[in-house]
Amino acid sequence: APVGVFDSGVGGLTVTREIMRQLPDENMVYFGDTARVPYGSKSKDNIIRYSRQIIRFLQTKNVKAIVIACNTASALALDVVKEETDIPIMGVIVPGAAAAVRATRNKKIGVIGTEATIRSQMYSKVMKEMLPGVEVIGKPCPLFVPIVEEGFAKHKIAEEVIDYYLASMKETDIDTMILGCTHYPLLRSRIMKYLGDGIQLVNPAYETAMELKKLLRKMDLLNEGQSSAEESGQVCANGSYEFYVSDTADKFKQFANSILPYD
Ligand code: DGN
Repeated sequence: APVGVFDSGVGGLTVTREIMRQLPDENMVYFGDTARVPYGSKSKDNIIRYSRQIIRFLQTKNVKAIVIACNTASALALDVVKEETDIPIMGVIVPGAAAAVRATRNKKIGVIGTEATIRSQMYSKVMKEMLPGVEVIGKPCPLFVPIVEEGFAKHKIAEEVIDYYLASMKETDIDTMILGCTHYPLLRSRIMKYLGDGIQLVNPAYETAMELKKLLRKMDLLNEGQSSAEESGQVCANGSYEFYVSDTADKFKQFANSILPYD
């Protein structure tokens, strides 16, 4: 059975890509809610409603587990939908938060994400439970999403917007920062260059794929063939993949082709 992955749109493909790399023998069904993106500016009630609908759809595809790739939906809907769903369901916040508390030395962590993710303070709540006394500084960076989607990640415009949003973060003494939105890993090298070596960046997409592997192994749901691919260190995608979107697929296809390891 496949793993179900969903997101507000194309961004969750950064999580899909990590799952393909780390679990190349898993099959996947992806749903991108391109008709209703962005979730970052929507209310909690709507994000829960959308998530419920998508979970119901994914369950018609007989998925064995679900990954909420969207940080906003993970922050606002996971706790609610988890109670209602009879298969394992995980988000990106806990894996990202866990990696950040492992990485920090001075207990000062930055988080960037959508308005809704930062407002929810979910990263902060989770990290404070994991590491009492940790100080968390959040900053919404909503323009990063269209910059990445419109293909401006390597353009000068990205540099200016990074400076606009992250100048205040640079002045703090955080030693770790979470890229708390699906799109931000695609700006990683730019952000790293801007903030300098003193700040480690955490990519929740990568951490989530690692956690998914542990979860599937624990539940005895991992697809066979996994170990040979792991041993050879290959980066490949052997699974079968299905992608669904709630609006036209053109832009989605283009974006998918630009970041996934195959056409
Ligand atoms: N996928 C969203 C997130 O990770 O928060 C970003 C896109 C959006 O809905 N604004």
